[in-house]
Amino acid sequence: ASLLATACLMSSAALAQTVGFSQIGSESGWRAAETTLTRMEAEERGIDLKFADAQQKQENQIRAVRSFIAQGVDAILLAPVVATGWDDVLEEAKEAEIPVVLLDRMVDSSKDLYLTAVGSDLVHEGRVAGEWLVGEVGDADCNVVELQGTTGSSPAIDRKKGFEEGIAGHDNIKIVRSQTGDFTRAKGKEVMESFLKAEAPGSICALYAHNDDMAVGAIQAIKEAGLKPGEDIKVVSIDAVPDIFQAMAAGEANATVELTPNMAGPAFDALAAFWNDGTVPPDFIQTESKLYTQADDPQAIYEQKKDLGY
Ligand code: GYE
Repeated sequence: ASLLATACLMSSAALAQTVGFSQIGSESGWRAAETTLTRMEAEERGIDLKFADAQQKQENQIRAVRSFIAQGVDAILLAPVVATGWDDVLEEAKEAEIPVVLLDRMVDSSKDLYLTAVGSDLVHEGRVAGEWLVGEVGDADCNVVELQGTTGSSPAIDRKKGFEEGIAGHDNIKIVRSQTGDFTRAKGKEVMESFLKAEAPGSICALYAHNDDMAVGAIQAIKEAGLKPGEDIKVVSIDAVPDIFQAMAAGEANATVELTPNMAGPAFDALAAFWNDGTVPPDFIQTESKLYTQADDPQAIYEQKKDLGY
C-alpha cells in the first residue's frame, strides 16, 4: 500500500504543471490585484507558478521569458509592457514548443507566435468613457485633459483611440492637453498639476485618465488647486479599482469602466484544455467591460471589492 501511495504521489507530482509569469510590475492597484489573483488561481489548480516582476522594463521581461524557456516550463503567461519588440523571444518560445498566453495587453507580433490572449476590448473601454462624457455635458463646451497610460503600451494606444471615437462629431468637446502619466498615481498627480498650471483657471471641464490610479493622483492635484474634482472638473477613468469607488462615493470621481483583474482564470482554463488534448483556443478571449457611475451605489461596490485581491 505504501508503495502504491508513493507511486500515486509521484505521478501526481509529475502531473503538476509549471507556468512562468512575466508580470509588468506593480504600477497600479489593478496590476497588484491581477498578480494576487494569478497566484490564487495557480494555487487552486495545483500549478507551480514562477513569478517574475519586470519593474516596467521590457528588457527584464525578455530576460524572464528566456529563463522560463531555459527551465522548460509548460507554459508562459506574459503581460507585455509595450506592444512592439516581441518577435524574437516569442519565436524562441515557439521553437521550444512552449505555449505563451498574453494577459491584459497586446503585442504587434503575428498571432501564430502565441497560443491566445486574454484581455478586454481596450478601444471599446475608451469609447465607453468618451460616450459617457458626451451624455454628461450635452451641448456645453468642454475642454478635456487626458492622462495617457505607458507610452507604447496597447492600452494607452487603444484607450486614446476609443475615447476620440466616443467624442467624435461633438465639436463642443475638445482634448486640449494629453500626456502620459505612466499608469501611476504619482505621475498622474504630477502631470495633472502641470495641466492645471498650463490652462487658464476654470477652463478645464473634464479629465479622462487611462486608469483609475492616475485619476486618483489627479484628484489630489485638483483638490490642492482649490477646485472640486467631480464637479468643477469631471473625472472619468478605467479599471474600477476599489479606491475609485471611494472617490465616487465622495463625489470626487464620476465614472469608471471595469476591467477584471482575473485574466489568469480564463488563461489557465485555455491552457488546461490545450495540455489535455491539444485544443487550440480562439486567438482572443475577451473579458467584459462595464461602466459604473455615481448612480451605482459606489460605497457598496467599494465594500464588495476591497477584499477581492486589490
Ligand atoms: O488598466 C492599468 C495597468 O494593461 C489593461 O495596465 C492593463 C492596464 C490597466 O497598469 O491599470
